[in-house]
Amino acid sequence: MKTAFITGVTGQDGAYLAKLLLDKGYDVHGGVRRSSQPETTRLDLLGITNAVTLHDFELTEPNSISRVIRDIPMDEFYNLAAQSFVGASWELPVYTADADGMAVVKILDTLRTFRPETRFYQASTSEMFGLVQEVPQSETTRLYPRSPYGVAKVYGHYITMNYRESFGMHASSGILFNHESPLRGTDFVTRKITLGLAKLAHGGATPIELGNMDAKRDWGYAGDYVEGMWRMLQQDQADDYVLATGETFTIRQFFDFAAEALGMQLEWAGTGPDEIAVDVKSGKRVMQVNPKFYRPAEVDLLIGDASKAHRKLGWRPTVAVKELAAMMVQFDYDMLALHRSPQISKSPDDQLPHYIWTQDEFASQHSQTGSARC
Ligand code: NAP
Ligand code: F7E
Repeated sequence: MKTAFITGVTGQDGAYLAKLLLDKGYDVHGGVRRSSQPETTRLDLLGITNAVTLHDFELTEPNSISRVIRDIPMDEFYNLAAQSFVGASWELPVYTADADGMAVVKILDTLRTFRPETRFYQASTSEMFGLVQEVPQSETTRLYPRSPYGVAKVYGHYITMNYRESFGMHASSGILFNHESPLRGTDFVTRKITLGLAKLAHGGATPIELGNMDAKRDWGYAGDYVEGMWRMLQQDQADDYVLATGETFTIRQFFDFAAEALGMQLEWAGTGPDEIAVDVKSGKRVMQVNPKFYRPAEVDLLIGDASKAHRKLGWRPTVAVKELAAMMVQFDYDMLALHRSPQISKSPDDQLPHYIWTQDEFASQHSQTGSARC
């Protein structure tokens, strides 16, 4: 039985990866950062909380890194923890540099000292391409990050390459384009859209406020992408790989796909800060732009070339963006229906309470609708 350690096991990718590795028979350990209340919602939803051994873990605390690496005999180390929200990285640039950049070299150097044979995965990102220097972007495209997040990730990426080349470590980077799921954090634009639309479909009246509607992203399904991470660490030689679908869509198009899945029919009007969308069936305004969601510097276009991963890993994405939008909005719609407490019914626009589904609730909902692929 192999042993894996996952930092960020409570995040979207961490939860899916833990499930994948457990299904493959791994002994899975995960790092959880200290909070006043342990946060395991995603692991709960996948029904794996008790199957994963959780350890206190803080990216910015070198002793925390040393302890887990020294104490757990591990074959594979997946570094998924990060301050992952690009928008917040302008507010938290120093913390983001520590967590997403400096922590990577601390992990690599500790592995070099205590467990040089452990295979290492670094969660690199298409945000490193930023102001793109070629279309589509591949492993050889020149990097030009546009946010403190992107800059910190570039450091993590290059130091991973450097430890591979300097010390012969099995250290790989996955340059992953945006990947989403029903477990996506609610700040990210896809989930913000699907949750907002689900509330509107349940009787809400507050339009979803968004920023730049013209940005284009290459969106895939997170469940597919964690499979790619695992495949990278099964190769004889460590290397860097792009994972992407090769298709790109605007935020507006994603919004349309999700609305369509709920039976809405949208009419768009205005441009820039005056843009709005109305559902012609209900007459409700469902979207308006709020410039407060514009970013100081934008990544306008991302589209990935994953041909190396196709060729060397045999990896392919299985979910197209329309299906992804439908999967996510259906999940949010069903989840709200299941938790339609009197309080939510009266005020469907309220911020959702901190909902926690039990595995039984989730499984029963899943089998009823057959729609939520979690
Ligand atoms: P996510 O849902 O935001 O999860 C991030 C995880 O990191 C959470 O478990 C979080 O813990 C943990 N974390 C944050 N700060 C930490 C700290 N200081 N110490 C310890 N743990 C900390 O992100 P994701 O979407 O799963 O992404 C996984 C990784 O892939 C990230 O490194 C991200 O930057 C990268 N990435 C993501 C995408 C994408 O489209 N999803 C694309 C390319 C790269 P809490 O649960 O306590 O918040
Ligand atoms: O923004 C635009 C926004 O926050 C996508 C992370 O997983 O993927 C993610 O980063 C686009 C941007 O994702 C809103 O300006 C418009 O152009 O969903 P996002 P992201 O910045 O692409 C990469 C690959 C990662 O590595 C990151 O960790 O959508 N947008 N209006 C908006 N974005 C948000 N969040 N909220 C809006 O209201």
